[in-house]
Amino acid sequence: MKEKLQAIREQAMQRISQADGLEKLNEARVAFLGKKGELTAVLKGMKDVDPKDRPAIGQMVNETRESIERVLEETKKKLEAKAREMQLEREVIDVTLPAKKNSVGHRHPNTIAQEEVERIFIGMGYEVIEGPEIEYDEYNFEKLNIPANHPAKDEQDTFYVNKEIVLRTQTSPVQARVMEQGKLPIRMISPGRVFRSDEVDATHSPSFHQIEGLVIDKNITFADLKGTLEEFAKELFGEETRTKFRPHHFPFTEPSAEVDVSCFKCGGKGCRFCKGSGWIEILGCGMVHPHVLEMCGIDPQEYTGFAFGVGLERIALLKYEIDDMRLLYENDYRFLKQF
Ligand code: 2NM
Repeated sequence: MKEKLQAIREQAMQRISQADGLEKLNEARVAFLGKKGELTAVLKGMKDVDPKDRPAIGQMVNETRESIERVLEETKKKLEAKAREMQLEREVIDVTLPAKKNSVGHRHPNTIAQEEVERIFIGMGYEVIEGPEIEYDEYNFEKLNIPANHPAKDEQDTFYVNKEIVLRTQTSPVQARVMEQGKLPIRMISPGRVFRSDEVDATHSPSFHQIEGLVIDKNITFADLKGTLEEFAKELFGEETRTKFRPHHFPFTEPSAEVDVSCFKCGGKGCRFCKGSGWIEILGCGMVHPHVLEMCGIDPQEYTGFAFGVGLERIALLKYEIDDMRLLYENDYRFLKQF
């Protein structure tokens, strides 16, 4: 019996020393001390032992059990400590690693273009003034010399809220409102959203953005208009940019012109970008019609002025060489962040 217990004890010690984790250790405990364990089997066999030998053998069994339990406990503590250490090692935080980048988005190309145009005119002493997107027909058309029978007023082109109220088709009504306030001289630009009943395609959208400018003072001439817009074109597209004023018609200005700039891709030689002509159209302008001044309460004998209108999307498409306006409205961050 003694030899048997000795053998069990050695086997147990060996198995415990081989346990490389808590699970294996528990398996070892069950194998020797569990209900069907080897030492338990010896205890169950005690009934067959000669009664006079029982106390001595019982003591031996207990000693064996205690020593196995002690080693089990010690090993358990060691393995637990080792597991904790490994976990700490795994979870260690390297405070020297760079932090995750917090994405803050990106300005829309329209916004970039608008701020660029604003910067140029603010530099020339202009104020930036905004106004309502929903306007009275009176301010959007009437005061700008666009009478009731004018084709621009057609429901095909303009969104009507009711007979008197429209979604503004230009930002000039903001300027009509400023003129009416009567504080002269005026040097202003009005950026903002405008609406026209257009089908969506690569160059049209029912809602787009404009910046219109207005200068009213004594002795303002077409020379002031030309000088101002030439300077604007140079600032926006580069010092070497040339401008060309072509006669045009707008109801609110007389005379009126459209302005082309020399192609900033080919310098005017003609390329795919300017469709071979060497010129790119960028804005419309003119001397404010005396009738408009009158309707807005300004005496055309005393004051004259010029005005112009730029399509913001057109500027953004040109400057950033974007070939489809619809890209500007999808708000796909992967597209927007390129500019
Ligand atoms: C343009 C072209 C020409 C314009 C006129 C006025 C106002 F209010 F003075 F009458 N504001 N903007 C104007 C003139 C706009 O856009 C192509």
